[in-house]
Amino acid sequence: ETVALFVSDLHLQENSPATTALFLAFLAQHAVQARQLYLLGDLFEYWAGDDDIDTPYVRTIVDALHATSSAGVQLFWMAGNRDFLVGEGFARAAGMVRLSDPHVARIANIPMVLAHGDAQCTDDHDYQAFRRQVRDPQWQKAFLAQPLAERKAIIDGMRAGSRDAQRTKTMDIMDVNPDAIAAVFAGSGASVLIHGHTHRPAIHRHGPLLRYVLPDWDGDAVPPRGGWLAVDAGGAIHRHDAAGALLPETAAGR
Ligand code: OKV
Ligand code: MN
Repeated sequence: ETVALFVSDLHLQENSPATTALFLAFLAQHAVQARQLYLLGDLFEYWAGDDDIDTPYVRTIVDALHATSSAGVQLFWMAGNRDFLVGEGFARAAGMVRLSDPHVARIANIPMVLAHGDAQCTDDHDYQAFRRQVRDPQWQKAFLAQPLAERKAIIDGMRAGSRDAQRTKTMDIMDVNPDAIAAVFAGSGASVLIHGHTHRPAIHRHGPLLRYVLPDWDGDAVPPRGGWLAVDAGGAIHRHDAAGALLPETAAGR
């Protein structure tokens, strides 16, 4: 019996129908069989505000999430660095309960801590400064006061600008910092940490502590990229690929 499923980094957008189809199939075929589904950030490629909800594309996603919730699955959603402006309006429409980052929960009797993962990328000082700015309630209020079209233009400008910046950053700086990970474990008392964001799916052993990194999704990749973690009633944690196949328990070193 599946107690909980975990996904992150779907980066859903209208331009990616294959990824969207993969996610909708995941909800209809797999998520409905679980008691709980945790969405750990970057469900959307970007989110400009809850007034962006009334497009046919977003409706499709909202309806699919709501149908999953109506089928009896508890849905939990945590903001990522691309959809941190998702508000209570979207969460309610989709039947999801919002979680803060990090979130501590006892799942199948295992103390777990859940995070998106961007807050632990502390070596990337520019990004952390940007994160502090855009997570500031005052800043968000001013940003959301602008017309939707202007907000979308601002975000598109940032995305175009960062395409060059990301290429010059070393891969190390884009990964989580070990001290930041240790602080999450210490602050939570959890023995398992699950996060996404880095797009480097793995199981890392930190002494007796386990850190699971979720994959990002891309339905256009060959084979399609994506997948989820499943916790069964006995507390065992299994990895599944985008097609639902069970992956081996290969733990990365450390
Ligand atoms: C993604 C990362 C750039 C790391 C901005 C609202 C705001 C979304 C956004 C803008 C940036 C994502 C969407 C990008 C990831 C970077 C640099 C480093 C470490 C807003 C909603 F601010 F306007 F309100 N963003 N982009 N980085 O360029 O794709 O993850 S991005
Ligand atoms: Mn992210």
